[in-house]
Amino acid sequence: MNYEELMLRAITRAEKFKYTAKPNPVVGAIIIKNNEIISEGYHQIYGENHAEINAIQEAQKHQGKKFEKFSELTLICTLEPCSHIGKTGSCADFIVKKGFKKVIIGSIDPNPRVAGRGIEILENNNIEVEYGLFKDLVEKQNKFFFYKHKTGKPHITVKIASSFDGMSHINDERVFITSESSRNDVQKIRANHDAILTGGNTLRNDNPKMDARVDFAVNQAKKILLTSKPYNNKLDFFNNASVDVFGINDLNEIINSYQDSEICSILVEAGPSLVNAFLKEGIVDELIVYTSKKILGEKGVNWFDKDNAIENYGFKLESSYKIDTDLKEIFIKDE
Ligand code: AOF
Ligand code: ZN
Repeated sequence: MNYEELMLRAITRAEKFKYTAKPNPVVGAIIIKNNEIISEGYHQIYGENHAEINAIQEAQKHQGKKFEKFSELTLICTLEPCSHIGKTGSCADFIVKKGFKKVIIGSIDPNPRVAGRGIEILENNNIEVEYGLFKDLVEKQNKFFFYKHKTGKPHITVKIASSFDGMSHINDERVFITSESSRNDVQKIRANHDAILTGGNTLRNDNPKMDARVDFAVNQAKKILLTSKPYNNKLDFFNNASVDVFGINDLNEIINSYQDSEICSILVEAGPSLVNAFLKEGIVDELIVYTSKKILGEKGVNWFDKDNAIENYGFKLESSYKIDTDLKEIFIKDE
């Protein structure tokens, strides 16, 4: 296999761990000798070994059999090996210590704690480094992680469920607007995000759990509650969850407070007033709308009134799908 094929293999196989590595990026590493794969490693679980360490430990099992010294081997990794001592050691230092002579990298790590310093460590220790191979794919694969480090703020997605006539709900009634399939789809969106944000009204009216109920392993999102009123912290929302509560109104300040955290993405699931406040603030990157065939009629509460329709907030339709009898539309900010 050539470097291109190996890099694509590492990218593809790393994807498997996206729900258990988050909010860390997914990363893959493959070690070869003369185009033959000696070992592979992936960053499987947040807080545990990085991909390179797993690949090196696996290779060690074959030392003296498939190869003698690490200097005979080439390491291919999708992301720049880290330079920092985080929850585990620095990958770049470990690669140097092992004696590698060649490393092929997909993308530079945008995390300011790394951002080129990993490559510097390798090169300063006479390791031949090539980088940039399929870097766009690595970035796309870790969209939220790159977005966060490029912009300094988490990526914000707003999700709403709407009746055919554009309503959110009927006051004091709890009706499911969308189909079970759409609601299952929402579970996957929750699983994909690092934090889920809601408001006091939704908490009081709906008593939502807001965790991802999926049949695969997932690092559950942090929960964020925006409320200026007292709330009952015995509700399901608080069960086994780490919850940040904000009593302030400045949405920018709230979102910016996550700049130095590991949170790369926030899913907003709230009612019309908080959703419109987010949209008006211009800090929403993506809007997901599930529309059912149900009509709520005059008693319903509108998601948007005429002059703040989705288009007026500067979004364009990115894609649309049918889910059961519902329509799912994804809008993204039209830059
Ligand atoms: C690598 N290999 O497999 C991954 C890297 O908190 P820590 O110590 O796990 O560090 C997380 C940071 O390390 C993460 O934000 C990103 O910059 C980098 N991820 N680096 O060398 C890996 N997952
Ligand atoms: Zn590392």
